[in-house]
Amino acid sequence: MTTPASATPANPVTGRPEWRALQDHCEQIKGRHLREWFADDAGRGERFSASAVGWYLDYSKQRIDQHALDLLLVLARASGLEQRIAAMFRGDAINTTENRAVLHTALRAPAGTPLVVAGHDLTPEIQAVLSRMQRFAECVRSGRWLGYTGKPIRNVINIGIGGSDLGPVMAYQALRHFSAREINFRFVSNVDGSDFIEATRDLDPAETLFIVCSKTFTTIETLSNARAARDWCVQALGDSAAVSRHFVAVSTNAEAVTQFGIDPDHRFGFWDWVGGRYSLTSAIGLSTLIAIGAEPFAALLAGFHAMDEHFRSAAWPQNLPVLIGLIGLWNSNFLAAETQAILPYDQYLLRFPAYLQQLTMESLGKSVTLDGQPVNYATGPIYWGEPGTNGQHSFYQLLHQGTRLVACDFIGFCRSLNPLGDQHQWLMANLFAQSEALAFGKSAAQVLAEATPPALVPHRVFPGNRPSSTLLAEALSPQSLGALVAMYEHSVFVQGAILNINCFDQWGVELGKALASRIAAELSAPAEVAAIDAHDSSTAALIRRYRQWR
Ligand code: G6Q
Repeated sequence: MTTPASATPANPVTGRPEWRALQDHCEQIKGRHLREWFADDAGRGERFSASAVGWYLDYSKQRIDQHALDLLLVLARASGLEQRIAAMFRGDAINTTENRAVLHTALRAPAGTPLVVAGHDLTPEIQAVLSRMQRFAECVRSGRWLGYTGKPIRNVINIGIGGSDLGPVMAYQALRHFSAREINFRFVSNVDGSDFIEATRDLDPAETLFIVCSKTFTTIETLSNARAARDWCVQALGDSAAVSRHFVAVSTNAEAVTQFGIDPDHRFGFWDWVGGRYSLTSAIGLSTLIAIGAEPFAALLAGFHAMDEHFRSAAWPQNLPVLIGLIGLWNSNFLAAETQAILPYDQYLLRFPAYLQQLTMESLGKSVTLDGQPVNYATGPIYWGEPGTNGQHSFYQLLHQGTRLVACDFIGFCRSLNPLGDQHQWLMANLFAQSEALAFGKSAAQVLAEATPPALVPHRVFPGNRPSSTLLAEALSPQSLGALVAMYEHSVFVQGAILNINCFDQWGVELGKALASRIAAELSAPAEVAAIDAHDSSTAALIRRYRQWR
Protein backbone atom coordinates (compact mmCIF):
# COMPACT_ATOMS: atom_id res chain seq x y z
CA MET A 1 0.00 0.00 0.00
CA THR A 2 1.46 3.36 -0.92
CA THR A 3 0.31 6.47 0.80
CA PRO A 4 -2.83 8.00 -0.66
CA ALA A 5 -2.13 11.37 -2.25
CA SER A 6 -4.97 12.81 -0.15
CA ALA A 7 -3.05 12.42 3.12
CA THR A 8 -3.82 15.49 5.18
CA PRO A 9 -0.90 17.79 5.95
CA ALA A 10 -1.79 17.37 9.61
CA ASN A 11 -0.88 13.71 9.48
CA PRO A 12 2.30 13.44 11.49
CA VAL A 13 3.81 10.87 9.13
CA THR A 14 2.58 11.11 5.55
CA GLY A 15 1.82 14.81 5.92
CA ARG A 16 5.51 15.56 6.44
CA PRO A 17 7.12 17.39 3.54
CA GLU A 18 9.98 14.88 3.80
CA TRP A 19 7.55 11.99 3.24
CA ARG A 20 6.02 13.76 0.25
CA ALA A 21 9.45 14.45 -1.17
CA LEU A 22 10.23 10.74 -0.93
CA GLN A 23 7.00 9.85 -2.69
CA ASP A 24 7.81 12.25 -5.50
CA HIS A 25 11.32 10.95 -5.81
CA CYS A 26 10.11 7.37 -5.75
CA GLU A 27 7.78 8.13 -8.67
CA GLN A 28 10.77 9.37 -10.62
CA ILE A 29 13.11 6.47 -9.95
CA LYS A 30 10.95 3.42 -9.49
CA GLY A 31 11.02 2.61 -13.20
CA ARG A 32 14.80 2.45 -13.21
CA HIS A 33 16.48 -0.92 -13.30
CA LEU A 34 19.37 -1.98 -11.08
CA ARG A 35 21.19 -2.82 -14.32
CA GLU A 36 21.17 0.86 -15.21
CA TRP A 37 22.24 2.00 -11.78
CA PHE A 38 25.19 -0.36 -11.75
CA ALA A 39 26.11 0.50 -15.34
CA ASP A 40 26.09 4.22 -14.51
CA ASP A 41 28.17 3.93 -11.37
CA ALA A 42 31.10 1.55 -11.27
CA GLY A 43 31.60 2.27 -7.58
CA ARG A 44 28.01 1.54 -6.55
CA GLY A 45 28.75 -1.81 -4.90
CA GLU A 46 31.29 -0.24 -2.55
CA ARG A 47 29.52 3.06 -2.10
CA PHE A 48 26.23 1.58 -0.95
CA SER A 49 27.78 -0.41 1.84
CA ALA A 50 28.71 0.08 5.46
CA SER A 51 30.41 -1.99 8.11
CA ALA A 52 30.53 -2.09 11.87
CA VAL A 53 30.99 -4.54 14.74
CA GLY A 54 32.26 -7.23 12.39
CA TRP A 55 29.33 -6.99 9.96
CA TYR A 56 29.46 -5.77 6.37
CA LEU A 57 26.19 -4.56 4.88
CA ASP A 58 25.89 -4.32 1.11
CA TYR A 59 22.70 -2.51 0.16
CA SER A 60 23.75 -1.57 -3.36
CA LYS A 61 21.25 -4.05 -4.79
CA GLN A 62 18.39 -2.13 -3.22
CA ARG A 63 16.38 0.05 -5.61
CA ILE A 64 17.63 3.18 -4.02
CA ASP A 65 19.82 6.07 -5.11
CA GLN A 66 21.82 8.56 -3.09
CA HIS A 67 19.04 11.12 -3.19
CA ALA A 68 16.46 8.66 -1.87
CA LEU A 69 18.84 7.73 0.92
CA ASP A 70 19.46 11.36 1.76
CA LEU A 71 15.72 12.01 1.86
CA LEU A 72 15.19 9.01 4.12
CA LEU A 73 17.85 10.31 6.48
CA VAL A 74 16.15 13.70 6.51
CA LEU A 75 12.81 12.03 7.19
CA ALA A 76 14.33 10.10 10.10
CA ARG A 77 15.66 13.31 11.59
CA ALA A 78 12.38 15.14 11.08
CA SER A 79 10.58 12.23 12.76
CA GLY A 80 12.59 12.78 15.91
CA LEU A 81 14.58 9.56 15.66
CA GLU A 82 17.53 11.10 17.46
CA GLN A 83 15.40 12.12 20.44
CA ARG A 84 13.65 8.76 20.47
CA ILE A 85 16.93 6.88 20.58
CA ALA A 86 18.08 9.05 23.47
CA ALA A 87 14.76 8.50 25.26
CA MET A 88 15.01 4.73 24.93
CA PHE A 89 18.58 4.51 26.24
CA ARG A 90 17.74 6.93 29.03
CA GLY A 91 14.88 4.78 30.30
CA ASP A 92 11.92 7.03 29.48
CA ALA A 93 8.58 5.24 29.46
CA ILE A 94 8.49 5.06 25.64
CA ASN A 95 6.18 2.03 25.72
CA THR A 96 3.36 4.46 26.31
CA THR A 97 0.39 2.08 26.25
CA GLU A 98 1.92 0.07 29.09
CA ASN A 99 3.71 3.01 30.68
CA ARG A 100 7.01 1.18 30.69
CA ALA A 101 10.59 1.94 29.92
CA VAL A 102 12.28 -0.13 27.23
CA LEU A 103 15.71 -1.02 28.48
CA HIS A 104 16.85 -4.30 26.96
CA THR A 105 20.03 -2.41 26.07
CA ALA A 106 20.82 -2.13 29.79
CA LEU A 107 20.95 -5.94 30.07
CA ARG A 108 24.08 -6.15 27.98
CA ALA A 109 25.90 -3.04 29.16
CA PRO A 110 29.21 -3.95 30.80
CA ALA A 111 29.33 -4.19 34.59
CA GLY A 112 30.12 -0.87 36.15
CA THR A 113 28.13 1.21 33.66
CA PRO A 114 25.61 2.95 35.91
CA LEU A 115 22.12 3.43 34.50
CA VAL A 116 20.04 5.56 36.82
CA VAL A 117 16.32 5.54 36.08
CA ALA A 118 13.98 7.37 38.47
CA GLY A 119 16.83 7.76 40.94
CA HIS A 120 17.65 4.07 40.94
CA ASP A 121 20.75 2.45 39.44
CA LEU A 122 19.64 -0.66 37.56
CA THR A 123 23.10 -2.07 36.93
CA PRO A 124 23.77 -3.80 40.27
CA GLU A 125 20.53 -5.82 40.01
CA ILE A 126 21.22 -6.77 36.43
CA GLN A 127 24.72 -7.90 37.31
CA ALA A 128 23.52 -9.78 40.38
CA VAL A 129 21.07 -11.86 38.31
CA LEU A 130 23.74 -12.47 35.69
CA SER A 131 26.18 -13.70 38.34
CA ARG A 132 23.57 -16.08 39.76
CA MET A 133 22.85 -17.36 36.26
CA GLN A 134 26.56 -17.93 35.67
CA ARG A 135 27.01 -19.84 38.94
CA PHE A 136 23.97 -21.97 38.28
CA ALA A 137 24.96 -22.67 34.67
CA GLU A 138 28.44 -23.69 35.77
CA CYS A 139 26.97 -26.04 38.35
CA VAL A 140 24.82 -27.75 35.72
CA ARG A 141 27.57 -27.86 33.10
CA SER A 142 30.12 -29.32 35.48
CA GLY A 143 27.74 -32.03 36.71
CA ARG A 144 27.68 -30.59 40.23
CA TRP A 145 23.96 -29.86 40.06
CA LEU A 146 22.40 -33.17 40.94
CA GLY A 147 18.88 -34.35 40.30
CA TYR A 148 16.71 -35.74 43.07
CA THR A 149 18.22 -39.21 42.82
CA GLY A 150 21.77 -37.87 42.74
CA LYS A 151 22.35 -38.05 39.00
CA PRO A 152 23.87 -35.09 37.11
CA ILE A 153 21.74 -33.24 34.57
CA ARG A 154 21.99 -34.50 31.01
CA ASN A 155 18.89 -32.85 29.57
CA VAL A 156 17.76 -29.24 29.78
CA ILE A 157 14.26 -28.40 28.60
CA ASN A 158 13.21 -24.80 28.18
CA ILE A 159 9.46 -24.38 28.58
CA GLY A 160 8.15 -21.05 27.32
CA ILE A 161 6.40 -19.49 24.36
CA GLY A 162 6.73 -16.40 22.15
CA GLY A 163 9.48 -14.20 23.50
CA SER A 164 10.21 -16.78 26.20
CA ASP A 165 10.90 -19.45 23.60
CA LEU A 166 11.98 -18.00 20.26
CA GLY A 167 15.08 -16.26 21.61
CA PRO A 168 16.30 -19.31 23.55
CA VAL A 169 15.65 -21.76 20.72
CA MET A 170 17.11 -19.49 18.04
CA ALA A 171 20.24 -18.78 20.12
CA TYR A 172 20.74 -22.42 21.04
CA GLN A 173 20.50 -23.51 17.41
CA ALA A 174 22.72 -20.66 16.29
CA LEU A 175 25.41 -21.38 18.87
CA ARG A 176 25.13 -25.13 18.98
CA HIS A 177 28.66 -25.44 17.64
CA PHE A 178 29.89 -23.86 20.88
CA SER A 179 27.56 -25.82 23.16
CA ALA A 180 28.19 -28.52 25.77
CA ARG A 181 27.56 -31.62 23.70
CA GLU A 182 27.08 -33.86 26.72
CA ILE A 183 23.82 -32.07 27.54
CA ASN A 184 20.68 -32.31 25.37
CA PHE A 185 18.76 -29.08 24.94
CA ARG A 186 15.11 -29.12 23.97
CA PHE A 187 12.43 -26.47 23.74
CA VAL A 188 8.75 -26.97 24.44
CA SER A 189 6.33 -24.19 23.58
CA ASN A 190 3.12 -25.40 21.97
CA VAL A 191 0.07 -26.14 24.13
CA ASP A 192 -0.33 -29.17 21.85
CA GLY A 193 0.64 -32.09 24.11
CA SER A 194 2.61 -33.63 21.26
CA ASP A 195 5.29 -31.01 21.76
CA PHE A 196 5.94 -32.05 25.36
CA ILE A 197 5.54 -35.77 24.72
CA GLU A 198 7.96 -35.82 21.80
CA ALA A 199 10.49 -33.67 23.67
CA THR A 200 10.56 -35.98 26.68
CA ARG A 201 9.80 -39.46 25.35
CA ASP A 202 13.40 -40.68 25.31
CA LEU A 203 14.59 -38.81 28.41
CA ASP A 204 15.18 -39.93 31.98
CA PRO A 205 13.38 -37.56 34.41
CA ALA A 206 16.14 -38.16 36.96
CA GLU A 207 18.59 -36.44 34.59
CA THR A 208 16.29 -33.70 33.30
CA LEU A 209 16.15 -30.05 34.31
CA PHE A 210 13.22 -27.84 33.30
CA ILE A 211 13.64 -24.11 32.91
CA VAL A 212 10.16 -22.60 33.01
CA CYS A 213 10.45 -19.24 31.27
CA SER A 214 7.51 -16.91 31.61
CA LYS A 215 7.69 -13.22 32.31
CA THR A 216 4.15 -13.18 33.70
CA PHE A 217 3.92 -16.82 34.80
CA THR A 218 0.28 -16.75 33.72
CA THR A 219 0.63 -17.92 30.12
CA ILE A 220 -1.64 -20.89 29.50
CA GLU A 221 0.66 -22.74 27.12
CA THR A 222 3.65 -22.47 29.42
CA LEU A 223 1.79 -23.30 32.61
CA SER A 224 0.11 -26.31 30.96
CA ASN A 225 3.46 -27.63 29.80
CA ALA A 226 5.07 -26.87 33.16
CA ARG A 227 2.32 -28.83 34.94
CA ALA A 228 2.78 -31.72 32.53
CA ALA A 229 6.51 -31.61 33.25
CA ARG A 230 5.93 -31.55 36.99
CA ASP A 231 3.63 -34.59 36.75
CA TRP A 232 6.09 -36.41 34.51
CA CYS A 233 8.90 -35.75 36.93
CA VAL A 234 7.06 -36.42 40.20
CA GLN A 235 5.44 -39.57 38.88
CA ALA A 236 8.77 -41.02 37.79
CA LEU A 237 10.73 -39.95 40.85
CA GLY A 238 7.93 -40.71 43.28
CA ASP A 239 8.16 -37.56 45.39
CA SER A 240 6.99 -33.99 44.94
CA ALA A 241 10.18 -32.89 46.69
CA ALA A 242 11.92 -33.76 43.40
CA VAL A 243 10.54 -30.55 41.88
CA SER A 244 13.10 -28.47 43.69
CA ARG A 245 16.01 -30.30 41.98
CA HIS A 246 14.45 -30.45 38.52
CA PHE A 247 12.76 -27.08 38.06
CA VAL A 248 13.99 -23.54 37.89
CA ALA A 249 11.99 -20.54 36.73
CA VAL A 250 12.73 -17.34 34.88
CA SER A 251 10.01 -14.85 35.69
CA THR A 252 9.12 -11.44 37.07
CA ASN A 253 6.26 -13.02 39.04
CA ALA A 254 7.87 -14.35 42.22
CA GLU A 255 4.58 -15.22 43.87
CA ALA A 256 3.25 -17.38 41.04
CA VAL A 257 6.57 -19.20 40.78
CA THR A 258 6.43 -20.10 44.48
CA GLN A 259 2.79 -21.09 44.20
CA PHE A 260 3.68 -23.44 41.38
CA GLY A 261 6.08 -25.17 43.74
CA ILE A 262 9.40 -23.92 42.44
CA ASP A 263 11.89 -23.00 45.14
CA PRO A 264 12.05 -19.16 45.34
CA ASP A 265 15.86 -19.49 45.36
CA HIS A 266 15.62 -21.13 41.96
CA ARG A 267 13.88 -18.19 40.35
CA PHE A 268 15.87 -15.88 38.10
CA GLY A 269 14.16 -12.54 37.84
CA PHE A 270 13.96 -9.79 35.31
CA TRP A 271 11.99 -6.58 34.97
CA ASP A 272 8.90 -5.16 33.36
CA TRP A 273 11.11 -2.94 31.19
CA VAL A 274 12.24 -6.01 29.24
CA GLY A 275 9.75 -6.89 26.50
CA GLY A 276 9.29 -10.60 25.74
CA ARG A 277 10.70 -10.43 22.22
CA TYR A 278 13.62 -8.33 23.47
CA SER A 279 14.42 -10.61 26.40
CA LEU A 280 17.12 -12.94 25.09
CA THR A 281 19.84 -11.12 27.03
CA SER A 282 17.85 -11.24 30.30
CA ALA A 283 17.59 -14.40 32.42
CA ILE A 284 15.44 -15.75 29.57
CA GLY A 285 18.85 -16.58 28.06
CA LEU A 286 19.59 -19.05 30.88
CA SER A 287 19.41 -22.10 28.59
CA THR A 288 21.85 -20.37 26.21
CA LEU A 289 24.23 -19.70 29.10
CA ILE A 290 24.06 -23.33 30.21
CA ALA A 291 24.63 -24.45 26.63
CA ILE A 292 27.66 -22.31 25.81
CA GLY A 293 29.12 -21.35 29.19
CA ALA A 294 29.98 -18.05 30.82
CA GLU A 295 32.72 -16.73 28.56
CA PRO A 296 30.93 -17.24 25.24
CA PHE A 297 27.76 -15.86 26.83
CA ALA A 298 29.70 -12.76 27.83
CA ALA A 299 30.87 -12.51 24.22
CA LEU A 300 27.25 -12.73 23.06
CA LEU A 301 26.34 -9.85 25.37
CA ALA A 302 29.38 -7.92 24.19
CA GLY A 303 28.23 -8.34 20.59
CA PHE A 304 24.83 -6.96 21.48
CA HIS A 305 26.38 -4.11 23.41
CA ALA A 306 28.81 -3.17 20.66
CA MET A 307 25.88 -2.89 18.23
CA ASP A 308 23.87 -0.91 20.81
CA GLU A 309 26.72 1.57 21.05
CA HIS A 310 27.14 1.69 17.30
CA PHE A 311 23.42 2.42 16.94
CA ARG A 312 23.56 5.11 19.56
CA SER A 313 26.65 6.88 18.34
CA ALA A 314 27.53 6.17 14.70
CA ALA A 315 26.69 8.72 12.04
CA TRP A 316 23.50 7.59 10.36
CA PRO A 317 24.86 7.17 6.83
CA GLN A 318 27.16 4.48 8.29
CA ASN A 319 24.79 3.23 10.97
CA LEU A 320 23.76 -0.35 10.21
CA PRO A 321 20.46 -0.47 12.13
CA VAL A 322 19.49 2.96 10.77
CA LEU A 323 20.28 1.90 7.20
CA ILE A 324 18.44 -1.41 7.52
CA GLY A 325 15.44 0.35 9.07
CA LEU A 326 15.34 3.03 6.38
CA ILE A 327 15.67 0.50 3.57
CA GLY A 328 12.87 -1.54 5.14
CA LEU A 329 10.70 1.55 5.20
CA TRP A 330 11.57 2.43 1.61
CA ASN A 331 10.72 -1.04 0.35
CA SER A 332 7.53 -1.33 2.30
CA ASN A 333 6.10 2.18 2.13
CA PHE A 334 7.40 3.53 -1.14
CA LEU A 335 8.11 0.53 -3.37
CA ALA A 336 5.09 -1.28 -1.85
CA ALA A 337 6.91 -4.56 -1.16
CA GLU A 338 4.62 -6.41 1.19
CA THR A 339 7.05 -9.00 2.41
CA GLN A 340 10.64 -9.24 3.50
CA ALA A 341 12.44 -12.56 3.14
CA ILE A 342 15.19 -13.41 5.62
CA LEU A 343 17.60 -15.82 3.98
CA PRO A 344 20.48 -16.97 6.16
CA TYR A 345 23.07 -19.04 4.35
CA ASP A 346 24.00 -20.89 7.50
CA GLN A 347 22.30 -23.98 8.82
CA TYR A 348 22.83 -22.84 12.41
CA LEU A 349 20.55 -19.86 11.76
CA LEU A 350 17.69 -22.27 11.18
CA ARG A 351 15.35 -20.49 13.57
CA PHE A 352 16.56 -16.97 12.89
CA PRO A 353 13.77 -16.15 10.40
CA ALA A 354 11.14 -17.28 12.93
CA TYR A 355 12.82 -15.23 15.64
CA LEU A 356 12.89 -12.14 13.42
CA GLN A 357 9.31 -12.77 12.42
CA GLN A 358 8.19 -12.24 15.99
CA LEU A 359 10.56 -9.36 16.60
CA THR A 360 9.42 -7.44 13.56
CA MET A 361 5.78 -8.43 13.15
CA GLU A 362 4.79 -8.13 16.79
CA SER A 363 6.63 -4.83 17.00
CA LEU A 364 5.50 -3.23 13.75
CA GLY A 365 2.11 -4.87 13.18
CA LYS A 366 0.09 -1.86 14.37
CA SER A 367 -2.57 0.25 12.72
CA VAL A 368 -2.79 3.20 15.05
CA THR A 369 -0.21 5.83 15.88
CA LEU A 370 1.22 6.48 19.33
CA ASP A 371 -1.71 8.84 19.86
CA GLY A 372 -4.24 6.22 18.84
CA GLN A 373 -5.02 7.73 15.43
CA PRO A 374 -5.55 5.31 12.53
CA VAL A 375 -2.56 5.18 10.21
CA ASN A 376 -2.97 5.78 6.47
CA TYR A 377 0.25 4.05 5.47
CA ALA A 378 1.61 0.54 5.53
CA THR A 379 3.21 -0.73 8.74
CA GLY A 380 4.96 -4.00 9.42
CA PRO A 381 5.99 -5.90 6.32
CA ILE A 382 5.57 -9.66 6.54
CA TYR A 383 8.85 -11.29 7.52
CA TRP A 384 9.50 -14.89 6.61
CA GLY A 385 12.31 -17.09 5.42
CA GLU A 386 14.34 -20.25 5.47
CA PRO A 387 18.01 -21.00 5.47
CA GLY A 388 19.65 -21.15 2.05
CA THR A 389 20.11 -23.18 -0.05
CA ASN A 390 16.94 -25.09 0.78
CA GLY A 391 14.75 -22.14 -0.16
CA GLN A 392 16.31 -22.05 -3.61
CA HIS A 393 14.69 -25.38 -4.37
CA SER A 394 11.28 -24.25 -3.22
CA PHE A 395 10.08 -20.65 -3.01
CA TYR A 396 12.85 -18.77 -4.84
CA GLN A 397 10.93 -19.39 -8.08
CA LEU A 398 8.43 -16.75 -6.94
CA LEU A 399 11.21 -14.40 -5.85
CA HIS A 400 12.72 -14.50 -9.33
CA GLN A 401 9.72 -14.73 -11.64
CA GLY A 402 6.57 -14.14 -9.59
CA THR A 403 4.46 -11.01 -9.84
CA ARG A 404 5.15 -9.82 -6.31
CA LEU A 405 8.02 -7.68 -5.17
CA VAL A 406 9.78 -9.40 -2.27
CA ALA A 407 12.65 -7.64 -0.55
CA CYS A 408 15.37 -10.07 0.56
CA ASP A 409 18.05 -10.00 3.24
CA PHE A 410 20.85 -12.49 2.62
CA ILE A 411 23.03 -13.36 5.59
CA GLY A 412 26.28 -15.27 5.29
CA PHE A 413 29.64 -16.02 6.89
CA CYS A 414 33.00 -16.15 5.17
CA ARG A 415 34.34 -19.03 7.26
CA SER A 416 32.46 -22.22 7.99
CA LEU A 417 32.34 -23.68 11.49
CA ASN A 418 32.28 -27.09 9.84
CA PRO A 419 34.50 -27.08 6.77
CA LEU A 420 33.56 -30.07 4.67
CA GLY A 421 35.29 -30.39 1.33
CA ASP A 422 34.31 -27.45 -0.85
CA GLN A 423 30.78 -27.22 0.52
CA HIS A 424 31.15 -23.82 2.15
CA GLN A 425 32.34 -22.40 -1.11
CA TRP A 426 29.23 -23.75 -2.79
CA LEU A 427 27.04 -22.36 -0.07
CA MET A 428 28.46 -18.87 -0.45
CA ALA A 429 28.57 -19.09 -4.24
CA ASN A 430 24.84 -19.71 -4.08
CA LEU A 431 24.27 -16.71 -1.85
CA PHE A 432 26.18 -14.36 -4.13
CA ALA A 433 24.58 -15.87 -7.23
CA GLN A 434 21.06 -15.46 -5.91
CA SER A 435 21.45 -11.79 -5.08
CA GLU A 436 23.06 -11.22 -8.48
CA ALA A 437 20.30 -13.08 -10.31
CA LEU A 438 17.58 -11.23 -8.41
CA ALA A 439 19.11 -7.85 -9.18
CA PHE A 440 20.14 -8.26 -12.79
CA GLY A 441 17.95 -11.05 -14.10
CA LYS A 442 18.25 -12.19 -17.68
CA SER A 443 16.70 -10.32 -20.58
CA ALA A 444 14.81 -11.83 -23.54
CA ALA A 445 17.73 -10.91 -25.77
CA GLN A 446 20.13 -12.86 -23.55
CA VAL A 447 17.79 -15.83 -23.44
CA LEU A 448 17.38 -15.80 -27.22
CA ALA A 449 21.12 -15.58 -27.68
CA GLU A 450 21.37 -18.92 -25.90
CA ALA A 451 19.50 -20.54 -28.80
CA THR A 452 16.34 -20.89 -26.74
CA PRO A 453 13.31 -21.86 -28.85
CA PRO A 454 11.24 -18.66 -29.21
CA ALA A 455 8.18 -20.18 -27.52
CA LEU A 456 10.25 -20.80 -24.40
CA VAL A 457 11.80 -17.36 -24.22
CA PRO A 458 9.14 -15.68 -22.04
CA HIS A 459 9.36 -18.57 -19.60
CA ARG A 460 13.09 -18.23 -19.26
CA VAL A 461 13.31 -14.48 -18.85
CA PHE A 462 14.27 -13.18 -15.43
CA PRO A 463 13.04 -9.60 -15.02
CA GLY A 464 15.56 -8.81 -12.26
CA ASN A 465 15.33 -5.52 -10.35
CA ARG A 466 14.36 -7.46 -7.22
CA PRO A 467 15.86 -5.68 -4.22
CA SER A 468 18.14 -7.34 -1.70
CA SER A 469 20.73 -6.56 0.94
CA THR A 470 23.56 -8.84 1.95
CA LEU A 471 25.00 -9.06 5.44
CA LEU A 472 28.40 -10.72 5.77
CA ALA A 473 30.53 -11.51 8.80
CA GLU A 474 33.76 -13.48 9.10
CA ALA A 475 32.25 -16.32 11.09
CA LEU A 476 29.24 -17.17 13.17
CA SER A 477 30.18 -16.68 16.82
CA PRO A 478 28.46 -15.57 20.01
CA GLN A 479 29.76 -12.06 19.33
CA SER A 480 28.60 -11.87 15.72
CA LEU A 481 25.21 -13.34 16.61
CA GLY A 482 24.69 -10.76 19.37
CA ALA A 483 25.55 -7.94 17.00
CA LEU A 484 23.25 -9.33 14.32
CA VAL A 485 20.26 -9.60 16.64
CA ALA A 486 20.81 -6.11 18.07
CA MET A 487 21.14 -4.76 14.53
CA TYR A 488 17.66 -6.01 13.66
CA GLU A 489 16.21 -4.96 17.02
CA HIS A 490 17.29 -1.40 16.43
CA SER A 491 16.24 -1.43 12.78
CA VAL A 492 12.72 -2.18 14.03
CA PHE A 493 13.01 0.78 16.39
CA VAL A 494 13.99 3.05 13.51
CA GLN A 495 10.94 2.00 11.49
CA GLY A 496 8.62 2.33 14.48
CA ALA A 497 9.91 5.83 15.24
CA ILE A 498 9.31 7.05 11.71
CA LEU A 499 5.94 5.31 11.44
CA ASN A 500 5.02 6.84 14.80
CA ILE A 501 3.80 3.56 16.27
CA ASN A 502 4.54 1.72 19.50
CA CYS A 503 6.99 -1.11 18.78
CA PHE A 504 6.85 -2.41 22.30
CA ASP A 505 3.28 -3.45 22.99
CA GLN A 506 1.28 -6.34 21.50
CA TRP A 507 -2.37 -5.83 22.28
CA GLY A 508 -3.24 -7.75 19.14
CA VAL A 509 -2.54 -11.05 20.88
CA GLU A 510 -5.15 -10.50 23.60
CA LEU A 511 -8.51 -11.09 21.91
CA GLY A 512 -7.73 -14.60 20.71
CA LYS A 513 -6.47 -15.52 24.19
CA ALA A 514 -9.68 -14.29 25.83
CA LEU A 515 -11.91 -16.07 23.31
CA ALA A 516 -9.93 -19.29 23.71
CA SER A 517 -10.54 -19.30 27.46
CA ARG A 518 -14.26 -18.96 26.90
CA ILE A 519 -14.36 -21.59 24.15
CA ALA A 520 -12.23 -24.03 26.19
CA ALA A 521 -14.96 -24.01 28.84
CA GLU A 522 -17.61 -24.63 26.18
CA LEU A 523 -15.71 -27.55 24.69
CA SER A 524 -15.80 -29.42 27.95
CA ALA A 525 -19.22 -28.34 29.28
CA PRO A 526 -22.24 -30.65 28.88
CA ALA A 527 -24.17 -29.91 25.66
CA GLU A 528 -27.13 -28.37 27.43
CA VAL A 529 -24.94 -25.90 29.33
CA ALA A 530 -22.44 -24.90 26.64
CA ALA A 531 -23.58 -21.59 25.15
CA ILE A 532 -22.39 -22.56 21.69
CA ASP A 533 -25.13 -20.72 19.85
CA ALA A 534 -24.01 -17.43 21.29
CA HIS A 535 -21.17 -17.63 18.75
CA ASP A 536 -21.47 -16.75 15.08
CA SER A 537 -22.77 -19.62 12.94
CA SER A 538 -19.32 -20.59 11.65
CA THR A 539 -17.67 -20.84 15.07
CA ALA A 540 -20.74 -22.59 16.50
CA ALA A 541 -20.71 -25.19 13.71
CA LEU A 542 -16.99 -25.85 14.19
CA ILE A 543 -17.44 -26.32 17.94
CA ARG A 544 -20.36 -28.69 17.40
CA ARG A 545 -18.36 -30.68 14.84
CA TYR A 546 -15.43 -30.90 17.24
CA ARG A 547 -17.64 -32.13 20.07
CA GLN A 548 -19.15 -34.73 17.76
CA TRP A 549 -15.87 -36.04 16.32
CA ARG A 550 -13.47 -35.92 19.23
C1 G6Q B 1 6.64 -10.79 23.25
C2 G6Q B 1 5.31 -11.06 23.73
C3 G6Q B 1 4.96 -12.52 23.86
C4 G6Q B 1 5.39 -13.16 25.17
C5 G6Q B 1 4.69 -14.50 25.32
C6 G6Q B 1 5.10 -15.23 26.57
O1 G6Q B 1 7.12 -9.68 23.15
O2 G6Q B 1 5.09 -10.35 24.87
O3 G6Q B 1 5.44 -13.29 22.80
O4 G6Q B 1 6.77 -13.29 25.22
O5 G6Q B 1 3.32 -14.33 25.29
O6 G6Q B 1 4.78 -14.49 27.69
P1 G6Q B 1 5.30 -14.89 29.09
O7 G6Q B 1 6.77 -14.81 29.09
O8 G6Q B 1 4.68 -13.94 30.06
O9 G6Q B 1 4.85 -16.32 29.33
